[in-house]
Amino acid sequence: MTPQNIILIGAPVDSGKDRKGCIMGPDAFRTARLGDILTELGHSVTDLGNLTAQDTDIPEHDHLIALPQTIGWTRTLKKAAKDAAPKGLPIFLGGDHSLALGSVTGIADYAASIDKPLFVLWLDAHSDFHTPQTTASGNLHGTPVAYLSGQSGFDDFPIVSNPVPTENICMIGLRSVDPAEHAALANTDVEIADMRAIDEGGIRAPLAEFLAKVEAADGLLHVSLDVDFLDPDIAPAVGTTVPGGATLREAHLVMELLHDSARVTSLDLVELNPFMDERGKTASLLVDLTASLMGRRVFDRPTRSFAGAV
Ligand code: EXY
Ligand code: MN
Ligand code: MN
Ligand code: MN
Repeated sequence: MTPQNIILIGAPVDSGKDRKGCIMGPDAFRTARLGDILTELGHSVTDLGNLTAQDTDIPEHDHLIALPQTIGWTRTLKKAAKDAAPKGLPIFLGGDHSLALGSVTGIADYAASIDKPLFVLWLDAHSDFHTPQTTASGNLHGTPVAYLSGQSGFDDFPIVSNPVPTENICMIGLRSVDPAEHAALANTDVEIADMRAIDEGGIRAPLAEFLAKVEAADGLLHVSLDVDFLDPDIAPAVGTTVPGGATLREAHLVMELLHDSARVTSLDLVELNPFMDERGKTASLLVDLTASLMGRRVFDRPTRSFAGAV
């Protein structure tokens, strides 16, 4: 991979849900040596440290958890994304998934400014397609895909000037979708590979098809990696575990294929809750997956050792 200017942006967002702990995520990624490992792969790495949410004068909401704080984070991260994208490949170190309300909309503004289409790959157990009106839990980390694709109902949030078209969004790994999300997604062109599709046909085919679309459109690609995409046995440090997630090998294959595509221009690492981790194993796994995405490999492909090996 050509060396990249990687910009680490600490986004200790913990307002998107009731359960606390994601505030420690960015420092756990640093403790797991994310920056050093990316540097060892030949990239130049700048760490902007941890950002803070803008203050707002928006009042607390009786159903939506920590609405003012999440709107403040959306403003902060939208601007940070817009500023960083022209300079390199931003990696948003979460923080819960509500950070994508800001990261993706900021990247979308940048993509529009250089007249390129933006594509979004959502690696998650959940579809995160609630609006503030449909969420039963009031947890705003369940809403970013609806927001970034321009669905209505996000009063008081920054206007989404460049919504990502739903046909440019691909979700892989789904296994927990609420009825309201299911109904709303049915009216969209979001590409979905749920766990059953992966069980039946493998994880490579839907990703390859999506990457071919990105390539054909000469698009930018934002990847949003939620810890709960992974099976909880290998990635326990997340508040929203759902059994039956991606295996270690499936996850690495996704990252390796993304690397080979050379299309990824920004990344979220979200929902890591270090308070729930087992001796740092989830943080280290996320760092290893990021290394695969950024070019770590055992051999160049195809290998040449054995007849029949590819
Ligand atoms: N759909 C559920 C809710 O809205 O509360 C769960 C959302 C979990 C979202 C996590 C981050 O992916
Ligand atoms: Mn999520
Ligand atoms: Mn999730
Ligand atoms: Mn819900």
